[in-house]
Amino acid sequence: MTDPLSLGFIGRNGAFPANEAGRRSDVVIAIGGRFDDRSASSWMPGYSWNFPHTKLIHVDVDPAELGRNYPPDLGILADARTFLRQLLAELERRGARPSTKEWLADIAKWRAEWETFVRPNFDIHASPMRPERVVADCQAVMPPDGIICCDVGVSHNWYMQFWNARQPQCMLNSWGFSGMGFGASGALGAKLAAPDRPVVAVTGDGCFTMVPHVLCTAVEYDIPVVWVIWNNFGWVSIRDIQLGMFGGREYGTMFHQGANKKPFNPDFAAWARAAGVEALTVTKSEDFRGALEHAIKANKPFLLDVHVDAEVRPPSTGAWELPPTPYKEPVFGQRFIPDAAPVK
Ligand SMILES: Cc1ncc(C[n+]2csc(CCOP(=O)(O)OP(=O)(O)O)c2C)c(N)n1
Ligand SMILES: [Mg+2]
Repeated sequence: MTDPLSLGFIGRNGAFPANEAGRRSDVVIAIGGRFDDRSASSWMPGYSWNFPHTKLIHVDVDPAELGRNYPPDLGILADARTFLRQLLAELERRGARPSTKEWLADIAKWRAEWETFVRPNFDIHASPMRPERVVADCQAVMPPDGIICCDVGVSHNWYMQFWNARQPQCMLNSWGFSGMGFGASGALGAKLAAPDRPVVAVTGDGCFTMVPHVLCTAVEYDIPVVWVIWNNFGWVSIRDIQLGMFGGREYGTMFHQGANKKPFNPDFAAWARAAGVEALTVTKSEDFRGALEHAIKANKPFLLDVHVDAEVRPPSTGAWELPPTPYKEPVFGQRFIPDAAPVK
């Protein structure tokens, strides 16, 4: 993702340049892509993709994927490497050098626009932490071959939008399957597979509470992973869907205690210590980077309970809707898209 031609993830909370490029393309060559609802903005035209106005060449080794979500103009059943080798050889043979200057200039403009919009928030220190700082500090501390295991929920949206994976297989996601606890427990598997590389799980307070037994397994088998609990005291991704769909009302998704509705969660650090895992609670953004460095260096199971602001939402650059899918303007981006027919 450090290559200048890599634009980041596309879809609901993808990067703005990726969605702009996707929805404005003349032709898309998709190699091993599934066009699931999250990456395709629930298939609503003009958000992430603009088929059939855009021509689609879909390459996959699994015939079931071709035409499953979008009918391709050309479907090619092939191994990705073989297809790319043959394509490159053919371009070479034909001496084809299409001009991409204007397209690359457009992309540079979208990148600059996105940077201007998001970058200032990365410098804000606050308590509870702003989400951008959690991502930025992880990015600064993790070595390029370190493995980040994303769980499900708001934290995943932020990592999709801003994480730059520097090597293959360094960012593990459950994508649309989205099983809560995937990150917290998947980290153990990743560490067993790659014992010499740091492994950090970024997991919501709700996700972690689904699989707290990972603490015991890590101690029992001596698996030195770090859990960063993205603690926003609720199932905030679900809360936000409720707020959006039910006129600002929410039920049962924020964790409270007592008559005055004090935010509630278990003391995750104490919970970890009870299982024999070292732990720290981080409430101020200034403390996070050092705590993460310390936890990785400790080279033993380590938990950081990090308090993150539930009221800062990831910028919406695409869309995601439960059916029926109404047509709405995304918050950021989407001005004029040729031929994008509004969904009724
Ligand atoms: C096993 C399972 N149950 C329910 C869901 C639906 N779901 C998706 S995100 C979410 C809440 C996640 O809460 P948390 O881990 O605290 O993350 P947050 O959204 O607050 O960042 C739920 C209930 C799911 N994806 N997986
Ligand atoms: Mg939460």
